[in-house]
Amino acid sequence: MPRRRGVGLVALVVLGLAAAPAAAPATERTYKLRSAAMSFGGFETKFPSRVVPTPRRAGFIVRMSTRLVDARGRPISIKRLMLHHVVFINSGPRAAPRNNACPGRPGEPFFGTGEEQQRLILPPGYGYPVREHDRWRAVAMYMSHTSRPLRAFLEYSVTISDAPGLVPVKPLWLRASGCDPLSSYTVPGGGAPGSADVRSHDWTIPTSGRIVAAGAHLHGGALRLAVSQPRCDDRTILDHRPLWGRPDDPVYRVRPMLHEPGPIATGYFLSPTGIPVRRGEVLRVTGSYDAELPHPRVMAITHVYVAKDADAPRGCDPLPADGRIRWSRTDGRAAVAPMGVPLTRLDAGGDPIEIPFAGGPLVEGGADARVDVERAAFKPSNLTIPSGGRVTWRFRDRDMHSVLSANAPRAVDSPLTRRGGRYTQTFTAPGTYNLFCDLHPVTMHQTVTVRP
Ligand SMILES: [Cu+2]
Repeated sequence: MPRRRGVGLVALVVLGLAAAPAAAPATERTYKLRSAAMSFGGFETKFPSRVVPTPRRAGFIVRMSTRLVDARGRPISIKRLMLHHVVFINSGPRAAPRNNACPGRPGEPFFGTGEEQQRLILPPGYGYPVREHDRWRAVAMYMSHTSRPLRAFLEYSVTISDAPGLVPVKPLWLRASGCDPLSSYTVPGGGAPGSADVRSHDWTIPTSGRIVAAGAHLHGGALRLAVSQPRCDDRTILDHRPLWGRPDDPVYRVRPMLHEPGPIATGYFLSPTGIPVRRGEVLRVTGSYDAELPHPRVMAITHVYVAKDADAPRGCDPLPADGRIRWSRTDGRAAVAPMGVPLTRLDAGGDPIEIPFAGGPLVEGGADARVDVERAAFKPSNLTIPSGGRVTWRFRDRDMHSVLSANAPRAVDSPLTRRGGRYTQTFTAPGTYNLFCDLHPVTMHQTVTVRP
């Protein structure tokens, strides 16, 4: 036995020498951290932005992942609670570090995920630098899928390395919709079958280096998210594709649905060599969505990790041969038919049931209709207007509400609005618009019928 153990040790040492010296595992430590407890009422939606614990250790993050757990640390299924998205933002030890992408926005987003269950992964030898007294915030959206109250924690696993020689990466959050205060945008619908809604934004890259990793966040209806390089004939350097759940995947079964089911995975780019970019050059980020159906409040965001390298080549040499796309899951479909989402209310037993339209007496609204959003209800809830008419929603509650299309010929997509706010939309496409508030999806419904 001792002899065999000796052989094993020798083999381990040899393997250790063969690995990159910068990634010696003895210098790594993994921290499992948690947010404060979060309480959810039945079918409650929350958008918290909270300070969360950090490892309180200086070094480099080399891996990170997150999930929802209960008080005993057991994972919570999306059948009970869904993490629509979360972004971890580093505000630094005192003042916020200079934001990399959108000027004036505090903090540096460095890890994000959602239904696609992405992890922060970097090739060996690279890391995201953190300091002992950094402050982190987690900006997230959660939705309870159960009638029972629920307590949950956002658990995240952070692996920190202090191996010498690690190359720091700069995370850049680049959106196809630019620096708008809302990270989402609206695909209105009404395009020809098979046509695409294409949005691009040109981002100026703040640092010279090499893109060694890149993830992507997309919503239902997405076709792809691409990054191209205008100075090199606008060649595509990153091409993130969505992977969709199989028809029996829980993302299609949860009720209520707040939005069209998103991808279960998105392609994650990794390259130890990296794609060279120069400080001051422009990268074009392009999001493509199905244009036939409306897709309210979609996102097209790439999370690019640039390894700092002042000597990154200026030319347009071929892209590195070691670029790979990594999938967190592969058990899915490459394409799905775009879809709306059903309106959902609760039956007498408290279980969610789908409804074809909102109830209430039909009210003729005329060409300039008014709706009061009051006491957590749309008044009137069932409205008809002529084609070309407009509707103004007047928000009268202290609590925030929204008006958002569930299934409709065109998108309706108001911001979350408090008392005193208004939202107006003109309806030119006839049809039935089933609308809801995404903060109160099982109680606040409205149907607007637009006559031909
Ligand atoms: Cu509401």
